Amino acid sequence: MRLPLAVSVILLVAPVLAAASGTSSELPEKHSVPTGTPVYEGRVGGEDVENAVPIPTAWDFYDTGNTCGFLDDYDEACPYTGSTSPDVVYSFTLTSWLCIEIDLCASAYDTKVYVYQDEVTPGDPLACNDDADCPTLYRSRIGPLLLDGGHTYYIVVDGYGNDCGEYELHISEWEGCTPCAPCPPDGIDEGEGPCYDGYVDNFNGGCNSVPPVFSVVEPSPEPIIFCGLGGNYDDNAFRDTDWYWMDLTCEETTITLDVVAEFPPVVGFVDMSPGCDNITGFYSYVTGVQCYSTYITETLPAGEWVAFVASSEWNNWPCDSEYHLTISGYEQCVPAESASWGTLKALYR
Ligand SMILES: [Ca+2]
Ligand SMILES: [Ca+2]
Ligand SMILES: [Ca+2]
Ligand SMILES: [Ca+2]
Repeated sequence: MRLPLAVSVILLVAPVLAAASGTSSELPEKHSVPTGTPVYEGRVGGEDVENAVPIPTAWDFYDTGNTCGFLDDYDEACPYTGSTSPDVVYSFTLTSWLCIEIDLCASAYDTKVYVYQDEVTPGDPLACNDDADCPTLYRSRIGPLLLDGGHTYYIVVDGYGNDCGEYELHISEWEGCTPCAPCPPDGIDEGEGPCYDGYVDNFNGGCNSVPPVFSVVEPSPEPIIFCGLGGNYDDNAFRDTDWYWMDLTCEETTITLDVVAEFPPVVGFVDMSPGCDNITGFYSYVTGVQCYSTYITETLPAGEWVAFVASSEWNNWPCDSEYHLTISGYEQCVPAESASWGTLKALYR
């Protein structure tokens, strides 16, 4: 039996704890527009985020320009910072996900390029590159980069140091995003298979399943890697949820969960000790972007716990989207009695 959307939503409206990623709407201080700014031919990018030049076709876009007449509004460390190069900004909005490559390889100077999602938050670009493996040294390229539907993206063309000049910006759709989360050689298959319209998760849907069912994690001194699938189905009314059960009853344990997924994941901890009828949502969780590591570390009180993985969005993420979850710190727990017994033996040695 499939439970209504609300059951899944409960897990997302739990209190947002410190692990949730933060964003800021702060923009860098604006410079005044100088007089006598050189005018260049063509559709050159805009001066800053508020004047970003819209890109109509993010899957196939080409433009040239010269950054030298512009101001230095932005800089990112990728990994070098401290640049005072002038920069220009483009933007586009996607209705569905898109895998792209952003290529500045043919530019005439030492370029840098940044991508931001929804707002330009200094220090928090979605992607950032200074020197890529281009035919010419010090040129920039980003990709494959999987972008999500329903968001606006900003592309900032910048330079290293104080360099500026002619750039050639080419954005193209790329097949390379899939797979962006291939199963590592030592990964354990989740075993569920892909969801589909009408799907009923009788495999590891946890408290969303009737009766509840879980993937049981075997403790290990090494990090444990599960390779699974997730996505949305039934016109985005549902998502596949994967519940990984851990027995931490013998002691307080610090666990790290790290997910790389082809969908924007939510990964977190659910305290199972009260039982499915009484769980209160996430103990803590974090959401992230697709294709990048999303992780959370928590010191959990002794008890029964679930590591939860699913798409954080109901937004046409394909059911065969891959992810891998790395669980670190879940070692065989040593019951307190063993320690006591050892102490006793020592006493009588
Ligand atoms: Ca700059
Ligand atoms: Ca560069
Ligand atoms: Ca799954
Ligand atoms: Ca599942």
